[in-house]
Amino acid sequence: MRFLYSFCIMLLFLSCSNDSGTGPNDPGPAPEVQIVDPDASRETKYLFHNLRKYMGDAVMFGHQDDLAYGIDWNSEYGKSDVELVVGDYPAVYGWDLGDIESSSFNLDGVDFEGMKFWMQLGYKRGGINTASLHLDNPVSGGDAWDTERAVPYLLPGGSHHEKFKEILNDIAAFFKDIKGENDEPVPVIFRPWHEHNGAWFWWGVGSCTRKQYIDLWRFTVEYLRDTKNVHNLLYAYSPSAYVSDAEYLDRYPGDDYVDILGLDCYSLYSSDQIPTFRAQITRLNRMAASRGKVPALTETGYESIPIKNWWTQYLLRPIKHDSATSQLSFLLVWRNWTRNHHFAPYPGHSSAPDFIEFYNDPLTWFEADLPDMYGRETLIKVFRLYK
Ligand code: BMA
Repeated sequence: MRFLYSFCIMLLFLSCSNDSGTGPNDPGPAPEVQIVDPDASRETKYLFHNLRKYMGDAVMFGHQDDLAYGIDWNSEYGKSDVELVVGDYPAVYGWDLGDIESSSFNLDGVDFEGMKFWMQLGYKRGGINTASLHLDNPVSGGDAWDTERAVPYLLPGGSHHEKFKEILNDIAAFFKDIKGENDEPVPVIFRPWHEHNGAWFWWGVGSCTRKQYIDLWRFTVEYLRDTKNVHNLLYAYSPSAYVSDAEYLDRYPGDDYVDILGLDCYSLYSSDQIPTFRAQITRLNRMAASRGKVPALTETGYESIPIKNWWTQYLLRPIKHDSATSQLSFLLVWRNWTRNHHFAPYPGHSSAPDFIEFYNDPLTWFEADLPDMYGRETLIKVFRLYK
């Protein structure tokens, strides 16, 4: 009965949407966008188009591993610490592909098949997925934080080039296997080789030259896009805290290789850091505007959120400061692993009331605030009715 009802509603929506004369199964053309992949899927182009369209109207809230686990729970369908606190899901879901080449679980214990399922679920509800890559050092066999020199060996002609291509094959297969209702690949904002202006990862500033980093980035994009035909990605470039445009752009691979200008910034622990934070997002947003890109705070947070009003007074206030700071498209806080290592509140957390205020602010968007981001309005409406 419930199925029959939902089927009728689906038919109703589809027939209402059929006023363009293109037929119910024709989703219509993709918008014209300047992105890294000219052959990107229609939904991927729509995502970029809409991220740009809503800049200034909204900052979309994101949370790493949100649907996979939280405080005192793991892998429970529909559960989310964010949802438990505000009654709504994040607009953006962060995931990490570290260990994809060696294990069926990522470095933080999320199984990759489950990850695909949650990415699909988030997309079906209208949310946005982004993936980072804490990849093990392919040369030393150590983890992402093992800074032994590796990048030159991964590039064409290098001793570990074939091995690197095999890793990229696994990544390509993963991205191609995340599918929506019509078998379309789910768009993902891919954020490889992040925080490279720091020296803590093997792709960081201490372990390779500027040219090697840029070559690594370009090879990654070209191999996934041109050799493996992965067409559901937007590419995010994300240094960590920086002081000048020149520093931010020092290892920039070029406008043809980047869609999202990201920033990973955790330095918001005391009020005297707020002006520096504001200066960084102002610069970021201006650089993105002048290049036709999307600016985003791709990682932020305060581990275990020890300041009660951190959400509204430390994070949101500087973002709302003026018309330049408020252009950020989305922000993402890190994962809820334990009571000593979490970045979003859970029920009973001392920052939960402030997070509810943050949620209620018209500038912050969570799932229920999201308009159709992918050019497939009818299906989202039907799905939300039955979630
Ligand atoms: C760090 C911590 C680690 C985790 C890593 C990659 O910030 O959360 O526990 O393994 O990110 O997700």
